Amino acid sequence: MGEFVKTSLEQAGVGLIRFDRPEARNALNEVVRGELAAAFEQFGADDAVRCVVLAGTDKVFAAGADIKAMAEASAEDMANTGGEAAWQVIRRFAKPIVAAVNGWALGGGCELAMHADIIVAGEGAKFGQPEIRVGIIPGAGGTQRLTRAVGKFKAMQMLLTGEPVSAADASAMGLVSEVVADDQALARALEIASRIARLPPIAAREIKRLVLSGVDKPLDDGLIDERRTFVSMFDTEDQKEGMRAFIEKRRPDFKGK
Ligand code: DAK
Repeated sequence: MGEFVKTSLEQAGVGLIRFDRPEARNALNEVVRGELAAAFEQFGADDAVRCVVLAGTDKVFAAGADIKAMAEASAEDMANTGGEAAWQVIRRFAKPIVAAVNGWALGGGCELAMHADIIVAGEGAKFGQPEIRVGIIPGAGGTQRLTRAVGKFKAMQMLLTGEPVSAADASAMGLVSEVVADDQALARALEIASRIARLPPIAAREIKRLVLSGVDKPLDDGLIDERRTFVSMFDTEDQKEGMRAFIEKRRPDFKGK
């Protein structure tokens, strides 16, 4: 449990990571980034955790990197922050991540949400990449992931103007998976995560890997990888359990083997 990032085990198989720095709108300073990476490392190593929910506080997901901490930094300072390492931990996290977004998801906050595999937004959520307004550009994948998620023209508008978009607009452009009432975002994210946690974790991990790696591959290469992985599922106990449970008309009990 960190100073600004809280972790807890929720329903069976679900780990919850929450920012708790509302006085600074959950801005991602070095401590927050370090604690965030540690939380993901902890849940990544814990076999009891099959899916992670990432959430902010009631009114804000995260307002991005800490502007006060980097206002006077030089390019060399920024190159040596080690900030990249924390992002890598989340980027490489093999288990599914569901983000619950209430309020602002700006800059690094929006980029963090885009590291999730499923995004549940409260209807009052706002997503934006306002870096240009403070004289910089996105530094954690905003120019790349946003474009892949919503296409060139919506991405360019958000990136070049810095204007945020509403949850409804984000949903229409494919930036979120689902929009719910504000007070339901976390509950819905936990519900989705617990459903995933009851499913076979090897299959979940492979689906995540294939989807993420497939985005950057020629279709034929992605299909070959999918085919090979599909076949390997038949070496798992969970495949036998899933198919036998279907035939025997009972609930499967997936062990992750
Ligand atoms: N950093 C530092 N402090 C922040 C902050 C931020 N990003 N956002 C808010 N705060 C602080 C405010 O300064 C204020 O502090 P006090 O005045 O009380 O001391 C307090 O939080 C409350 O803020 P507001 O009074 O502004 O609160 P409102 O509710 O009125 O407005 C807001 C909320 C989120 C709309 C607004 O605070 C805002 O626009 N914040 C800035 C959003 C922003 O520009 N974000 C982009 C930051 S640049 C990297 C990877 C990624 C990045 C960098 C490096 N590497 C891999 C190296 C990412 C860069 C960014 O995200």
